[in-house]
Amino acid sequence: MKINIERLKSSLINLGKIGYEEGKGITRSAFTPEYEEAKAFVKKLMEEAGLDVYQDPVGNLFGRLDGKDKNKSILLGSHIDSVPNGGMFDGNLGVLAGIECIRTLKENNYAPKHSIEVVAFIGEEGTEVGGTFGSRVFSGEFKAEKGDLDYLKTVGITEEDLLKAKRNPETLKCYLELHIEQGNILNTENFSIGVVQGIVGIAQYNAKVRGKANHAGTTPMNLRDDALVKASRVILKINEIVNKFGSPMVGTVGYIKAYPGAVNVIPGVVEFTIELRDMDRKRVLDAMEMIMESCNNLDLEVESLGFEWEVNLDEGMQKLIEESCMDLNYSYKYMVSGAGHDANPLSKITPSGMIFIPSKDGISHSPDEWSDWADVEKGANVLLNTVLKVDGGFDI
Ligand code: HGY
Ligand code: MN
Ligand code: MN
Repeated sequence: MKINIERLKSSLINLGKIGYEEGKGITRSAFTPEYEEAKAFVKKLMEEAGLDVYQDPVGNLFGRLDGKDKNKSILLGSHIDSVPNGGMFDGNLGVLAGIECIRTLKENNYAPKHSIEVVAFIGEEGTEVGGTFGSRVFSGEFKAEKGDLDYLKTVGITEEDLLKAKRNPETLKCYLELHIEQGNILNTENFSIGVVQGIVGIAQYNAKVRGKANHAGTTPMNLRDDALVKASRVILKINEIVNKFGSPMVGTVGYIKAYPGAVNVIPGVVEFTIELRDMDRKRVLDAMEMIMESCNNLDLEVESLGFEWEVNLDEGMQKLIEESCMDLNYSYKYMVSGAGHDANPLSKITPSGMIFIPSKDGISHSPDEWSDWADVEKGANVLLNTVLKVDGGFDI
């Protein structure tokens, strides 16, 4: 039994048109009109596949094929929201391949023992309430703070909705997510499939450096307290310390803004973000401590935006994914994910597995994100075959 790559390819291309701007990629943040248009498109695909379609109270979208044991679901999924100017495979692949797998099972008159569901989790890429929002609510991990509820109210979500959207883990057999690697390992080492062992931990912070706004023409260099010069020293320090800790740690300053932001005013305040990732939360916290100590004379203030610590994925699921690769004669490699995923919160409530396919030149979160259709097909076939193995069905 194999998936229909032409059908999967056409749904990926068509979904990729929503929120797309020529030369700028896809911008489709959660709770925006583009996101709602994409959700309507996926909902239609689920209905065409003959699935029971429903949304939970926070906007996670589900399509379901009942199994003999209705109350235990194999859950497939990912997300359809994007970063600004993102690519057409990140997240979308996992949702659309999930639908394709169920369509293929139905076309082959396969009657699943377990129900099979596919989900598009909302807000994986980060919203005002952090990343993996929909999957953290679903898994019960999301704990709303005061400011969160004020924001969520603006998008029509109440505290009661958060409680109602929490899934009873007893109704889940497992979670499986097909995703692009977003890095360059499979590509450079020439493997078709990544069997994901774990997902890196992510710590994000808002940082602020204060100086003294002043006239850019009349303030001599030796009398300046330039917030942007000081922030630059902090950013170089972050880079130096993260390099000292070494791989797999990475550190990024992805956003920076100088105030008042005028060409002829010495910046008085600079705000920027700091993000550290590693497979060991202690290393992240040690690195952050080192950064604070080494910048204590640069008027640096830091506020945590939250953590999604590292997880190890279920070994049983990894084994089934590996067996699927062997059945299908696809080359594969065990590896860790440097990107965060919905499988992180899911792994805390049900056995979870992730399947990677190569990203061309390791590029992602960019209009240049690309995966070859042959790899898309292989990834979706591994997903299908792993579903059959979990369901206790026949092999291909
Ligand atoms: O940031 C990440 O790793 C994911 O793409 N949200
Ligand atoms: Mn992403
Ligand atoms: Mn993703």
